[in-house]
Amino acid sequence: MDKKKDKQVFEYVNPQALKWVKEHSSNMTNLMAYYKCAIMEVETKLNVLNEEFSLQHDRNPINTIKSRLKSILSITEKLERNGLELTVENIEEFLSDVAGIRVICSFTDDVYIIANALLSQDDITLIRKKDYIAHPKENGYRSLHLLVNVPIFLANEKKIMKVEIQLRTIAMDVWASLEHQLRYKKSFEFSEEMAQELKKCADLSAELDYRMERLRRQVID
Ligand code: 0O2
Repeated sequence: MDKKKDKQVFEYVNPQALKWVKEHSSNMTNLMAYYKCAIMEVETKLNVLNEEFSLQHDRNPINTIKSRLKSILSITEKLERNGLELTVENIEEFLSDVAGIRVICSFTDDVYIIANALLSQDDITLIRKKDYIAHPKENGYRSLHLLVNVPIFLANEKKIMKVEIQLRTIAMDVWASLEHQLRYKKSFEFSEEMAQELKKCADLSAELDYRMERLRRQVID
């Protein structure tokens, strides 16, 4: 979330939430550091898989990896929106997207190759999978979402942290990024016609992925 948005959220956050954040700043700093470590763990796993695949097949299945840690203000806002009390336990139990990783793959098959390889690792536990590629959302959104538990090893303890991983192709990412930008212009109401146009763009991006995948299968294994 950018600084301008943070400032806007700041204005909405009720004074009690702000007071809580100040009072629990030390716990929150630790918690956020643990989530950051969990992101680093998963990123390393993804980079290793990418490297190994590139050695074996002479191409990279992963194009880009982007990570983000949800801001503390967004965390308090989401808990409040869901009617949950502001506690460290509730953040860990009920928020699935504090640590988020987006993996942009070259081809659709790569999404599943990387996801399956990651999920087969014995220290990764799948909590939830949403396959919006096999079953796109009504607006046309496509991506594979995995919610996993990953251990982080601290000096004196092992902590299990949740990480949300979104895997998608370059074409899926282009559509989702642009749709996200349009959707976040909150003052603007989408007409039915515009929603249909967005859906058509999503269908075009799905067609592009399908055709590129077909070409890839002819060129490389
Ligand atoms: P942002 O700003 O990207 O973080 P939960 O994650 O449990 O709170 P839910 O509905 O169970 O909520 O999660 P879901 O559907 O698995 O996905 C939530 C995230 O997926 C969103 O986070 C987006 O990043 C992405 N996403 C889901 N649907 C769409 C869509 O229609 N368009 C786009 N562009 N992205 C989508 P946030 O917090 O909404 O947004």
